[in-house]
Amino acid sequence: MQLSTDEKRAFVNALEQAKRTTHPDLVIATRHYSDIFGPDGNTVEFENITIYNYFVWSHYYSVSKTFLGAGQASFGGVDFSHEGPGFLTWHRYHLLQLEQDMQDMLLDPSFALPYWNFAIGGNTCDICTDDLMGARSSFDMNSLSPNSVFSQWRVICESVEDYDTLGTICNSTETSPIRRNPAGNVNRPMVQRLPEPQDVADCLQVNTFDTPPFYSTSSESFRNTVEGYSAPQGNYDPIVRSLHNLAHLFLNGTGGQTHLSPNDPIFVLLHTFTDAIFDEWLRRHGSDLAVYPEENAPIGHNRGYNMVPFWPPVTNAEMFVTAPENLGYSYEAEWPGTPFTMTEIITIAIVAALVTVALIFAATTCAVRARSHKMEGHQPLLGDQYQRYDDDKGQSVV
Ligand SMILES: [Cu+2]
Repeated sequence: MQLSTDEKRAFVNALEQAKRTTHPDLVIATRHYSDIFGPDGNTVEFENITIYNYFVWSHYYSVSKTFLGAGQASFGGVDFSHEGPGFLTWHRYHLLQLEQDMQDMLLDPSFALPYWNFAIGGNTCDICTDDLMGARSSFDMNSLSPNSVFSQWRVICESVEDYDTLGTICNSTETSPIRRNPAGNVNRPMVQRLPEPQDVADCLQVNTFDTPPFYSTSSESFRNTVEGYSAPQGNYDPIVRSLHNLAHLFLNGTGGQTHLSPNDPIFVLLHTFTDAIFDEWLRRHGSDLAVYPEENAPIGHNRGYNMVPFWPPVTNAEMFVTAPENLGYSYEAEWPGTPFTMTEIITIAIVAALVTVALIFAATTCAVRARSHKMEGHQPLLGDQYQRYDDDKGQSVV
C-alpha cells in the first residue's frame, strides 16, 4: 500500500467518522420475524446503527445461526458468505456498499478503499502502526496502542451465546475493545506467518473458479484456494489455512473470528486485497458466468441467488464481473511472477538456441565481410561473389 502521510490520515479519519455516523438510510432488525412487532405487538424492533457498525452487522448476520423457534437449538449449518462460490461476490458487494456509504458521508465520490498486500511472508503486521491500523499496545500484547484512534473502538455482535440461547439478534450495542495479537498464536505456529508472495502467484494459476461440492472441501477450486481452505496450488488439505483465512488467523483476536472480524478495521484492507486477487483472476481467466455454479452450491451461493442480507437485493452473478469495466473501480497492484512450467522452459531453451545460432551466423557474416573489406585492397580483381554481397548493402567496392 503506497499511501502518503496525508492519505493515511484521511483514510483513518474517514473510518473513524463512519464508526460514529448513523447510517442515513438503513436500520437493523433486533428481533426475529415472529417478534418483530415487540412484546406489545405494536413496537417495531428496529434500531439505528452507524455506517461502520452496519458493515459489521451485515457480516455477522450472514454467518449467524438460523433461529428455529423458541426452545429449539439454533441451526449453524448455514453461512451465506463463506465456504462457497459466493465468498468472493459477497465480500465484493460488502466492500462496495461500505465504500459508497463513506463516499456519501464524505460528500466525496472519489473516496476509495485502499488495500493491504498481506502476502509478504514473515511475522510482522506492516500496517499495524499508529498512522494506519494501530500499533500494538506496550501494556497489553492483545490490545491496540492508545495512540491509535482504533484503541477507542468498541465491538458489536459479541454476545453470540445470547443470540443462540435467547433467540435475539445482534443489536447496535458496543461492548469490548478490539483485540489483536499479530503472529501471537503460539498454540498454532502455522498461523504465525503471513502468506508468501508465491502463494498469490500460485492461486492465480488455478484455472477453475469453483468445483463440486462448492464448499470448503473443494479441490482445484480458485475460490476455495484464495479463501484459504486449500493449499495455494489448489489441492484441498483439511489442515491447511492459507491466503485470506491465514491473514485473518494471523491477526489472532477480533479479526480472526468470523462473526466479529469486521470490527477490526484491518478486515477492510484484507478483503480489498482478496477482491483484487479475484479481479486479477477474472482478468486472466475470463468472467464468463457459465463458470459460476448455477445450482448445487450451499444456500445463498448459487449464481442467481440474492446475497443475504444486502438491501436492495443483489445477486452473486451481478458481482461476477471485471471491476474496472463493470463496477467502476480498479486496483493498482503488481502481481508476483510465476515460476516457469516445463513447456515454458523448453520453449525458452529453443528460442535461446535459435537466437544463439542467429548471432553466430551474423558474427560469422560480419567477420567474412570485414575480411572482404580488408582483402579488397590487395585483390581488387577478386570474384563477383564478394561484390554482390557488398552490393546488397548498397556499397560500392570499386
Ligand atoms: Cu467474511
